[in-house]
Amino acid sequence: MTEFTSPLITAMEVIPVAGYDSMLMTLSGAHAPWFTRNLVILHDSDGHTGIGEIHGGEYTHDSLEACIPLVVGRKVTEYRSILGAIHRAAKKDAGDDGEGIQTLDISKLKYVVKSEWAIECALLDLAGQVLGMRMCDLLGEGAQRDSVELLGYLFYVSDRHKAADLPYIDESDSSDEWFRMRREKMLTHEEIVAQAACLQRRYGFRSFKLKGGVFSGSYEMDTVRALKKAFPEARINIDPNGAWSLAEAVSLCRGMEHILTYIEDPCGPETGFSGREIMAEFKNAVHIPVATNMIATDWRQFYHSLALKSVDIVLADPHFWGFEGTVKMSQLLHDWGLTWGSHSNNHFDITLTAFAQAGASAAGEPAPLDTHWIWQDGQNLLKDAPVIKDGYLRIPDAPGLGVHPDFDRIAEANRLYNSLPYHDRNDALAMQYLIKDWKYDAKKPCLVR
Ligand code: GKR
Ligand code: MG
Repeated sequence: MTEFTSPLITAMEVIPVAGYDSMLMTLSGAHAPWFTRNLVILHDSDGHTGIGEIHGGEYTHDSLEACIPLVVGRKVTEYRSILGAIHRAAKKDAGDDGEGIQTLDISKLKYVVKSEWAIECALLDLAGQVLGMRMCDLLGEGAQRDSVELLGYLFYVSDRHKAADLPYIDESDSSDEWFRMRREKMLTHEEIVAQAACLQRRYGFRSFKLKGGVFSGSYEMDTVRALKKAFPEARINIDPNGAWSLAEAVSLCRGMEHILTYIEDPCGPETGFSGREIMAEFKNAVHIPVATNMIATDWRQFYHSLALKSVDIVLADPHFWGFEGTVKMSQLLHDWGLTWGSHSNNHFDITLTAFAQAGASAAGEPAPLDTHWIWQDGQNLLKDAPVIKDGYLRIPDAPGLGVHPDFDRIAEANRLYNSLPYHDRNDALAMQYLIKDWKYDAKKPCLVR
């Protein structure tokens, strides 16, 4: 019998990249014309390549580069102990006050995202190739399903012509109906229903989430009612990112029990109480399942959220919790009668593919996963771009992530990144074209000033 020896990791590259976005509206403002991400590429001594993608910007980039000495030279199959060494070496940044994103302060997102989960993804991709196993079979108790349901993430979109000197792309000559629509203004109830209809034709979604925190809560609930009328069979959710006061959230959501499948982060910290306490009071008053990606973003916050019974559905983004961590979370939630799902931010196809692997391993019946990728579809960095059909993404029948990086497109996305004036997400810049001197306020929808 020949003895198995794991290949060694010979190189780790960290490549910052950027892609184009629409003028999507959210509590934190209007998305800029571009978004940034960081890629991790690992090479091993047997010629395999592993890939991971995560949050953009210099802080995450530099944290990843600092990990290189802890990764290169180690055996691929030591991936768990490599991650352990990275955790032991991690230091808290002086700017991290531990607040997390319970008020959606996007400057703090880089502390909630842990850069090492991009390394974990690339390691699992490599380990899967070395062992001949899919990534979802390496996680938790292995694959629970071969395809994963996703939701259609609906956004109000502002008129990019109002920010004419910002380089939003124009896809009006695309042959694809959705690509033509997604860069144009969509602010009325009818336009959001048309957005959902187009997405349903294109990707087959049966579940929709509206990004709220833009107009008054009552206007957004009218959009939700219009969606339910147009799609009576669909799951409809709304996420105002904690913009509503407790009293407002209760009054907006009472009576919506037959319309909303769940409500995500309806309210947040107020009058000296934390988001966890306020959401627990909301749950006492309204009987709609409550989801979060804001008040439970690590195990300590999760402990308090559970003790207070503040949430039913934890959208445990693998870039907050890790891939193994999010699957562990799904197992706990399932055992306790709660539900697992995943949050997202703007991302390329690598993240979509990786999150689907976690979704395939998640225990219980996951909520359809969030993805922003429909807004980026076509700018793919993989040779095997994902195909969402009937609202589902199939897990590739190949080891690791089961995909192949397209290095030409990665180089192009890196050139775009290097040409940008800044690399951190900034939703105030475009917003100030709509409302002069606009400033973020966690308690005011972005167009309510
Ligand atoms: O992309 O504007 C956005 C979202 O608002 C994002 O920043 C949130 O983190 O989608 C996310 C959420 O579910 O809270
Ligand atoms: Mg959310």
